[in-house]
Amino acid sequence: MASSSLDASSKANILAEALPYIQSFHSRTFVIKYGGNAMTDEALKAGFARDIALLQLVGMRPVIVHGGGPQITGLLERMGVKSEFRRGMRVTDAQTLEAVEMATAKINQEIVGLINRSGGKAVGLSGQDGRFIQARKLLLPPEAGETEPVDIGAVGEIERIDPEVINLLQSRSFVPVIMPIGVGTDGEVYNINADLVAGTLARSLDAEKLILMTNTPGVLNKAGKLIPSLTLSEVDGLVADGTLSGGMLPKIGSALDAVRAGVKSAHVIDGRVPNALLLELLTSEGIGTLIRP
Ligand code: X2W
Repeated sequence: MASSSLDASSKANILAEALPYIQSFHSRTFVIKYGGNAMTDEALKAGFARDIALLQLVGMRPVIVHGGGPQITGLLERMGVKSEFRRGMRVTDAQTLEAVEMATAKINQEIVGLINRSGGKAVGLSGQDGRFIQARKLLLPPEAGETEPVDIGAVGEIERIDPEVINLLQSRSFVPVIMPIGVGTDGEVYNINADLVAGTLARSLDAEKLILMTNTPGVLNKAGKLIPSLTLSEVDGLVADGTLSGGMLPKIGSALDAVRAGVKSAHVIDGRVPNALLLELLTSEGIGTLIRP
């Protein structure tokens, strides 16, 4: 329902309902993964930025990790390069890495600009800044029919996150906006799946929640229906029986790791729903799929 169609007292009730959430989440960190698939509509992007500015102004500490998969694929298409994925990860040669860096840097500045225009204070960062996302080359373990680990180029896995630069920004009420690029010991640059960055960051920042915003209503069962909540062992079952596959795998993997490591809950929510973040954080109507221990 559009808010303009509500009467004044219903609007006041909704605002009053937010108070306990604002109180209990004050000064808490939320790592929000803003997926490239949830970023396709200009009005939704501006709405997301307004929601972030609002959360920050009422005392919460949002940290954004963004993706850019479709935008990277679009840029590569314009360069005449076809994208290839293995187990949800982009095969990344030197030319692809350049496109990844260009497309994600552009998205980063766009999100920073939108938040700043909404009255928030955002700062864009790559994992190279202060070397805060330290990575090494990812080799995919061999699966059936493969004898060797699979090399997919300059794709990284995270070795360590140094939270100091993020803590510093948060202590001055800046919203960090992070692109999924890591740096190796010799300064080499790695393309890292943004869900994995968000999950690891949520753990190292001791976040209250990890929120993965994407373009599906949440985790769906085999019949295509939303599963509102899952425990860790239920997720393992869905991976084993093949209900979860493709791009959902890194997402769920990062949610599982975060929750196992002490993040209280992970949420997969639909970024195409207007004000999805406010619904999730400030009302009793949680949306999407909640993953908890
Ligand atoms: C991703 C990084 C961007 C990303 C890629 O190149 O597409 C790997 O696959 P979404 O929008 O969250 O999919 N990296 C290694 O994760 O974007």
